[in-house]
Amino acid sequence: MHQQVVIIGGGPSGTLLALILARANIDVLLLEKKPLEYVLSRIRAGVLEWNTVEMLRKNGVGTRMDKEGHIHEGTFLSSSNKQFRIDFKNTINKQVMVYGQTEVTFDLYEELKKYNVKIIHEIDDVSIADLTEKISSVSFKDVDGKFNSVKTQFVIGCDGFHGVSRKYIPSNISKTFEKVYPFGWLGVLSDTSPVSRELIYANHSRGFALASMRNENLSRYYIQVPNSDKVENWSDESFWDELRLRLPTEASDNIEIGPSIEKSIAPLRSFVLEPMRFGNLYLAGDAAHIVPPTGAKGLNLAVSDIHYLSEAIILFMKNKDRYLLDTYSEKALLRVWKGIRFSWWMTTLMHNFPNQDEFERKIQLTEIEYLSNSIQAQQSFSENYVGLPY
Ligand code: FAS
Ligand code: PHB
Repeated sequence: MHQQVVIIGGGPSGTLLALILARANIDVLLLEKKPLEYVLSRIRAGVLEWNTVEMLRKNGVGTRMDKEGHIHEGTFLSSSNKQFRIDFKNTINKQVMVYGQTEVTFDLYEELKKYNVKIIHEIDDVSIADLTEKISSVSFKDVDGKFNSVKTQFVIGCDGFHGVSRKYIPSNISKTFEKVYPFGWLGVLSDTSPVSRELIYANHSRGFALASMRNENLSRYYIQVPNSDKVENWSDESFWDELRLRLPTEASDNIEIGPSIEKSIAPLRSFVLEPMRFGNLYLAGDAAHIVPPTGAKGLNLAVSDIHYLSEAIILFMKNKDRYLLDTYSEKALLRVWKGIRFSWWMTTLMHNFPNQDEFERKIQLTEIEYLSNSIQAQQSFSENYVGLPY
């Protein structure tokens, strides 16, 4: 087989890139390790930056989002049970969309059906060769165990943090930056009405908590737990009790509780691999960088990578101009690092660190208090949370 572009990974990065390239009449092969049902069942991000909203609308996947998504013009933060609101609209005249990544991924796969993108699920043993030649090759085993090899001009690694493509950036030219946080997030999805019309990020002496939602009948809650914790240590009842202790009083007094329909623990880390390109291999999304979910940046940074990369590939295919390809990694990383910084800052501000001393705790509470009273600080928070320009 020969394809102009081979994308490894059929999550949001890979499917959005496949869609944009297919709409530009570029032929794409998309290789995904997991069955479609598995990919579509993942519960992940919940908040879309406005850039992401516009990217989805521009590429024909905004209809259901605009119908079922919820525009949020602000968010609540709380410290020791007292909450305050940061108004995105009043500070920077922008907003975000609350619409689950699960739905975004479903919409992308649905839209891809309209194009002749070849999507192969349940592949394994992916390997990549000849990245510095004019034509590279990607080989893989299909679900029947048959060996396949594809010649291609572009290999795009959209295979997430646990994928294989990152290892093809030679270690003598690559550098990784990593910070593993001493806690994770225990997340619960429940068929209950959300406790608040907007998200609540809560800093509490017992640990961080987040009240989010998917729609008016589906709530998403998180509490900070030690890295050593296990999901089986948490009954629904113990989760709700702990969440109520950490959320501000006006929320915990009114929360609707119910059985969890999903419960899982996600570890928190900041990670960046530089560069995001080697020869004909380009990385995008979680394959190249990971953020703690505190700043709701993970999915949105994947989308900005795809914005830059799709523009670069389309320009090259049109008139053999390599400029955007050759500057992709540098340009994408500039925005990625700003997302890494904001996610690190918000995680440090809102969580309890096991070895935090009294001085550090006072600084944390003072910074939250300063944020609650400074319009300039709230403007800075808002422009980062809503999403910096591409
Ligand atoms: P993804 O990991 O989504 O997709 C990679 C795809 O590649 C997967 O489908 C995988 O099966 C496939 N793959 C892997 N190896 C392969 C191989 N060898 N061959 C072929 N395919 C392969 N972000 C937020 O903003 N907010 C959140 O609350 C949030 N919660 C998260 C919870 C969890 C448990 C995780 C893991 C991430 C969370 N994220 C969150 C971040 C997440 O949303 C990512 O940023 C987003 O999924 C990035 O999309 P992709 O880059 O497509 O990577
Ligand atoms: C979510 O709804 O899953 C969510 C929202 C905001 C975050 C992280 C997760 O910062």
